Amino acid sequence: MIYNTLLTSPEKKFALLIDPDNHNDESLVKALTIANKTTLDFILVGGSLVSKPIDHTVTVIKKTSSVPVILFPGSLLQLSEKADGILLLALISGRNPDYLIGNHVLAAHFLKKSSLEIIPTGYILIDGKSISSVEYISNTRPIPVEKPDIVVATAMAGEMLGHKMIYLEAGSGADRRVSEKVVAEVRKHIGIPLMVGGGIRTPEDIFNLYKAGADIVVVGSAAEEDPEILIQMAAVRDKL
Ligand code: 1GP
Repeated sequence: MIYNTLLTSPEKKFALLIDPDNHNDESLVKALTIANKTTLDFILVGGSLVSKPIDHTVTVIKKTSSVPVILFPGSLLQLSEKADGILLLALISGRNPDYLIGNHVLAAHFLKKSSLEIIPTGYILIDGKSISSVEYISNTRPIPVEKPDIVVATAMAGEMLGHKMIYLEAGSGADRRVSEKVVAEVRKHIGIPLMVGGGIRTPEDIFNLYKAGADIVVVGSAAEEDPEILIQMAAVRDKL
């Protein structure tokens, strides 16, 4: 059980995000072969706009890696029974009903019949300086970076609504990642696991975010550019 591992193991976790459109089979296998040399905990699969079939990407990952694969769907086209679990994301920083409940209703029967482990996740988009794909595609506004009180209250509301995890997102390739200050403030106010992603580029970023209170750090773009960086990134928690 993926979520149970999060609750019962005190160790910080490291996740790799695979955006299927940013890989061909060869680059994917190359990245995963490097990841196999590390203590990577999870592989997330998805993106705001994905044109390739998710099933294929998950199949290639499953052939190459034994790390749990968790769907991180930007849309209903990104569901696959071949994965192990799904972050059932509610975009709670936004006010677009499709991303709060509409798509979840459409997916409900599929998800119930599947063997996917469902992890209800309050997904909070924070201004990462440039307009992110999430912002544009979801037609929602990110929370301004100078309003940590709104981030905290949103995370608290997400927990009280029953979400099992909070994901603080600056957007893939963000110019400005989520700050330690915001992570620390949210950490103080919620009891559920806290995941942070978007614009995280260095092992130092990861160290600082863990220290601030992130339980899981997600990296996508930096590993697409240089998969070897996964080795140093996954080793960060040993230095805590
Ligand atoms: C995006 O948080 C993830 O949804 C990962 O972002 O690609 O910037 O690492 P990066």
